[in-house]
Formats: sequence, structure tokens, C-alpha cells
Amino acid sequence: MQEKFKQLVETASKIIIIQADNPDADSLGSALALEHIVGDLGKNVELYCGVDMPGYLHYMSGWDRVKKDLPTKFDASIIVDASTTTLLEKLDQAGQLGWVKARPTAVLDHHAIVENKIDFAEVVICDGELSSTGELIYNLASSLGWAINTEAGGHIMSAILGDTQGLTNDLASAATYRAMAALTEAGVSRPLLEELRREYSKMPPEIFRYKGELIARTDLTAGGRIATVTIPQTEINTFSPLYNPAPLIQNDMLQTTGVLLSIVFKQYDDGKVTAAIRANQGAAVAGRLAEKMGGGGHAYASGFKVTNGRPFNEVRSECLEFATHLLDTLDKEPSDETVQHAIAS
Ligand SMILES: [Mn+2]
Repeated sequence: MQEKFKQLVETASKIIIIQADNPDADSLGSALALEHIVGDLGKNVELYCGVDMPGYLHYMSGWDRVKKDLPTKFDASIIVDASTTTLLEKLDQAGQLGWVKARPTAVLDHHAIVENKIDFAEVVICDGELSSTGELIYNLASSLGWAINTEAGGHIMSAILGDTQGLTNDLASAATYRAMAALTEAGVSRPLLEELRREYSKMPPEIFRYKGELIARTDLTAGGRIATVTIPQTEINTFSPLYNPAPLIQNDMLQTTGVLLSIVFKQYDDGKVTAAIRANQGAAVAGRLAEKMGGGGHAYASGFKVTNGRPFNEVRSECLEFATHLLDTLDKEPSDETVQHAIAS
């Protein structure tokens, strides 16, 4: 597969790097790293993602080169950090998925179990053992002898740190640390990346106040094991452009004694309901819960979206019922595998 990937890149002169509709530090870091690595091979590279890059990722220089329009002319594409067509909805809706299918496509990913696999790619390099697509790109470039300049190295480091939550979760293996060490030796500064990341994830004062409101409104249910809060359309309108409400509060929910799961619901006026689910260590059920509700994700981070007009209260109580059942049977069932479907934002 590695040789095939090399061939695909060498044969093309213009390459599009595609991120799925749920960009994160790993997908953006991977896209930007590849832009440098493949660009240094003399290729013309453009970056595509169907949705805007969220503000908290703007610390990565080059994020603004990611475009929401697919160029009309290109020779090949590389899809990073996703193996499912479910997450290429925007491309499909724009009628442009066909353009991608008509040309050689490579997939670089690390999600172990995937539904609705991308079946049109000639090259799929997917290693479920790796922490991140960033780590996969590091390995790939190293073994192909492709240079990783300091900027590419910084993006790879950001990608790894994103998916491993700063090397703190169990996705970080000994090999991940070795890659981090090699990148450090090559001149990438983690403290500098950290400083930038913190600067860009600061909240405006009105968001700081709003966080207090969300905390006050948080429900602790199922004997204090599940923390939930609901964000109505008016608050989505007022606060979402400034800061995504779910990450604003979910870490604090999980840092509350007894809480195993945190669920942030968003209730839209058009009837749509989304949920962002996060789980603590020892309660690896986020993926299964989301799956039951028609979504997907990882054992500790997942989400779902309901668009069939079911009343909000019905969706919420069904979700809490499933969640409670999963927590009640924690010891009796195998833990989640990594599953990737559409993850609600
Ligand atoms: Mn990833």
C-alpha cells in the first residue's frame, strides 16, 4: 500500500487534501503537514473541507488555506482522518463527490472499525493501532524518505497532541512518544505550540459568564453518574459563533465526583437535536450510546444527530435510558471499539 501511495503522489501534479465534515486538530494537522511534505516533492497542493475550521484550531498556521470549494481541476486526492463516506456529506450535497471518485484517491486514517467505508479509494492506509493520522503520516513520510520540515513537524505534533489529549489518553503508545521525541529533536517546540493553542482557545468575558449559567443548569441524573445540559436555539445563535458551548463545559462535568458521562444536547427550532457525549475512564460507552441513537464516535467521545422531527423530550429520555442501562451493565459487556460514523458537532 505504501508503494501505491507513493505512486499516486508521484504521478499527480495537483493534489487535493480532503478533511471530513468533523475537522479537529488531527485532521487539520494532518492536512497541513501533508501540504508541506507533498509540496516539498514539487506538487501543487490544495486543502478542502466542507465546513469552516472551528476557531479553536486557528492556532495552526495555514488553517485559512483550507477552502470550502473543491477546485475543478486536480489529479488525485488524499482523504485524511476519515474512512467513512458518511462524513463526506457536504461534498456529496455539492455534487462534487463524483469529481473525487473519478480520480485516484488515497485514504490515510486510524479508525479501527468503520461503517459506510469509502469504497472508491485505490489506496487505503488505515492503522487502528496508531494514536492519530498525524502519527501515521509521520511514519509514512519517514519510511518513504520524504522530508518533514519543521512546519510539517509542528503540524504533526499538534495532530498527535489533539487525538491523545496532550499524550494523556491511552491512544498514546511508546511509538507515539518516540515520534514526539524525534520531532522535538528536529526542532519542533511543544511549549510554543501549547502557548499558541491556549491563546486561541481563550474565551471572551461573556462566554465566561455563560459558562456559569450552563453549570447552574446542569442536571445530574442516574444517581449522579450522568451530567446533562440542554442548549436551546436562542443560545446557539448568541454564543455558538463565539465559542462552542459543549467543550466549554464538558470537561468540568467529567471532573465532578461520581460523573461518568456528560451529554450536551442542542435543541434547534427546526426540530433537529444533536448531542455531544463524553465519557470518563472506566465508562467507555460513549461510542455504543451514540450508535444506539443513530450516531457514532469513539469509546470516550461521540455524538449523534436526530433530524426526523422526534420531539426533544422523547429523544432526551431515550438517550438517558440507554445511557443508564449501559452504565448499569458496565462490567458485563466488552468495552467499545472505535467506531466512526457521523459525529454531531
Ligand atoms: Mn484522528
